[in-house]
Amino acid sequence: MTEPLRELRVSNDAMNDPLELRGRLADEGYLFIKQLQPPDQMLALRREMLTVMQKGGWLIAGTDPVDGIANIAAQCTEGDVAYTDVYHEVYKIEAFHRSAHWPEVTDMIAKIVGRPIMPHPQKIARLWFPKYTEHTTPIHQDFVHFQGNFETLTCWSPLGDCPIELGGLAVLPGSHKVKRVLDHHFSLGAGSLFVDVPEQAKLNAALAVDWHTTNYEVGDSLIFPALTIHKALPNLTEDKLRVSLDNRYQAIGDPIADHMLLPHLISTHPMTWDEVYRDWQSDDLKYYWRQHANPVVPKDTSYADKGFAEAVELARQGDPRAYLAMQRAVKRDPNSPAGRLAQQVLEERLGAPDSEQRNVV
Ligand SMILES: O=C(O)CCC(=O)C(=O)O
Ligand SMILES: [Fe+2]
Repeated sequence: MTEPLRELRVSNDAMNDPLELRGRLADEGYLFIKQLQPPDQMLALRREMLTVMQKGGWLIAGTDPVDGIANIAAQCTEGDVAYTDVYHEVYKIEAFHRSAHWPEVTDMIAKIVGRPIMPHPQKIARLWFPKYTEHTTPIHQDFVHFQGNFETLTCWSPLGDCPIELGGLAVLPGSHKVKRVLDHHFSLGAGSLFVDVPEQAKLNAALAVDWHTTNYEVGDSLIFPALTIHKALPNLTEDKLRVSLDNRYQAIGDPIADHMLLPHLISTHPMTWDEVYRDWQSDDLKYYWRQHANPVVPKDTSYADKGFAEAVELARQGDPRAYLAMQRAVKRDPNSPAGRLAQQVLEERLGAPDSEQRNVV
């Protein structure tokens, strides 16, 4: 089913008017600024990151890395061991971390927030293979993943042009007005949790199911708070990797969840900041957040735990996507409680007379 997609409202006209920016954010739950980030710096970073991905085997050898021509045989995604192997090499790039501190972004966020702000230490890149659409980032609110406080802002920006078929971000305008964390369920895709929007629309008369996106150009940035409902569109290209940045910003002094002080995707692939910093040329961004007094709150794992429990139940019923999630959990860490439970579920299914799922991967 293809659903209609409407154009994001461009807010460049309000860039120097903090009150208007805040008004639009309060009303629509997002701000879209074209070419907020310098395209030449974005493209230089794109080249640097894709060069590392090419070394990791993700791009066709001999092609220009900046073209992002994916090696389909290397397909993998967040949650896969193979993904983190290459992702963590990309994660060590100093310019990648620095990009979240470019004044074009931090000045804009500070203007919107109206208080001194800080980028979260945990920076994130999304590296999305083509023809792998079941792993598209599902419909969600960022709070379930990043937590801390509802005012935390995400800034999503493709590293290169991102036409609709490459799978950029789409938002539901006004959806932050639900003012709470909605029920999230098991899903494949980044974060592994999704909101059933039609179900929620029955409960919240104000929730309009009206997706907005655009053909993003390099430098374009989408800014939204932690309760705005959003999703990625599938990467429908033949052979292009989608590369994007999503970074988070908060007012200094507001609470931050402890895991946001750590590198991304370390639960099964440990990596310290010292390892990230090993080849950096300058010191100014190393542990920069320690100078700010933000109350640190523990991560609430109940959202992820509930999603995993649902996956276990669905896998027991033979759901192929949940079965895949079990196989991944075993590969990630067979000795963890989740890995052991997943292994047990897989064995139960193998023993089930009606099992059709044993060859899913
Ligand atoms: O880029 C993606 O696929 C997911 C990004 C996202 O959900 C975010 O930036 O919060
Ligand atoms: Fe998100």
